[in-house]
Amino acid sequence: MNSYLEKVLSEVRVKNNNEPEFIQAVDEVLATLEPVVNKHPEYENIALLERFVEPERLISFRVPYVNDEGKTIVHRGYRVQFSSLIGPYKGGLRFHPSVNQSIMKFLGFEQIFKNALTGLPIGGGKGGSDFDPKGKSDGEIMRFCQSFMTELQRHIGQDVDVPAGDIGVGEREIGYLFGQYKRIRDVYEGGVLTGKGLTYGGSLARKEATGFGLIYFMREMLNANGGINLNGKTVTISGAGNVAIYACQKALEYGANVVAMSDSKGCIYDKYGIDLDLIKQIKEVERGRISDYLKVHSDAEYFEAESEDSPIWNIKTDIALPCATQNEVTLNSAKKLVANGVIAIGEGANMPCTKEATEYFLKNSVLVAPAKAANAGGVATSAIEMSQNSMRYYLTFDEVDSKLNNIMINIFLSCKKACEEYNLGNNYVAGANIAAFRKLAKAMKAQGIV
Ligand code: NDP
Ligand code: 2IT
Repeated sequence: MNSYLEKVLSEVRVKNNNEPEFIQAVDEVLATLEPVVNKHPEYENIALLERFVEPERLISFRVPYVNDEGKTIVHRGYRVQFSSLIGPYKGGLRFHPSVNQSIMKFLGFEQIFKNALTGLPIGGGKGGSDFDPKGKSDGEIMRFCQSFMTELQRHIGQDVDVPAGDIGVGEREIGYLFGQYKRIRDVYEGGVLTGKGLTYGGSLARKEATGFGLIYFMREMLNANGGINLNGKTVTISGAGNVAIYACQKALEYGANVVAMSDSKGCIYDKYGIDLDLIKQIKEVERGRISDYLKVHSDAEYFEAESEDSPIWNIKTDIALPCATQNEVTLNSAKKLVANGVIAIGEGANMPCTKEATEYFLKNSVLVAPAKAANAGGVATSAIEMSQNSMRYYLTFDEVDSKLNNIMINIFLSCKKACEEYNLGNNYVAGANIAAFRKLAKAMKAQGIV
């Protein structure tokens, strides 16, 4: 590695030594930037990389609420405003018990690159809380969201910072957050949050966008590598949330045979093909467990998750789509997938493959659609939602979907072009990082030392 990159990485390790996910995300990016940094020795003097890896602002706050038993519970809220180089901070909110500063910072860091790839004017941010929405009543969720927004509202705005959903934050939570923002700020600022309900400023196709976009990217990547088609391919998808469900829907539309999905407790395998309407009923309506699938399809199989190696990756598949969470594909799982003949991985989740897993896939000629590129359809459509809020005019589902499709085609082409320019073959992981970094570095140089 180039000595400047090495120096920055070792400083990041020391300064953030209790933040393993953040170090991992930075390491993965810096490891691919050598050819660009070699060409620009001037970066070192202006501390360009040091500024890249330091969030512009990191906010942490107390979130107290009263549960249904009348007991006061205190959680920690975060917003990491990582980079406003090319637009207002933009990125989701995650409510999950695992949320901590390291996870917030890794997600915020990745978001900068992802948002740059969309070609739209959005900076990078992320937020959330260690609150667990599972098993909570609607009233508890509402009171928690109101308390969270009571603090967050002073830090955001449609031209400042625009949060959206992520794990544990969907349309219900965005509704409660929006209502409280409006109440406190006394302004109808539609573009302050995205992923809103359709009756009060949401965009058609935002719900579907991340999953659909993932499959559009996969379609382009497969087509560019020998004209492979999704039709007839076996697909496994981890997770059963927003990203997984709509990736499944689009994969089915393209004639793929989706045979497995999962949640944090285990995975189901249905050799006859996943019944997506049932998954939607279980997850979107009943908020139940994926194992409930067997109550209707008793001939499907259920495998419990017992270790960090999710059982879903033991299932033979052509295409694997990790759409649940970070580091869900370990080196062990990668070895299993390769041994079973996988041809492509599509990262719907953020950083779902460990660095070792990604390297193993690439070494074994498995195509990898990297998260920063492949799951960018969600945030891109959030930016389209912001545009509609500003225009005070709504696009049809097909109009939004067609813009999303074009954006994903362009993202793939940017990754491919960077691969060609730097002789990277079909290492789109490096291609995506380089394509995004070049744009951001140019913007950073142009804006002076800030
Ligand atoms: P949801 O909350 O809708 O669904 C998350 C799914 O992943 C659930 O099935 C959940 O299972 C599973 N999951 C969550 N945490 C874990 C864990 N620690 N171990 C195993 N399974 C887990 O979230 P989304 O679908 O919105 O997000 C999924 C991924 O996609 C995340 O990495 C997110 O950052 C990323 N992403 C989301 C975008 C969006 O627009 N929503 C855009 C781009 C990326 P269970 O219910 O059992 O917890
Ligand atoms: O990780 C992501 O890109 C998201 N959770 C979506 C962010 C957004 O602002 O739509």
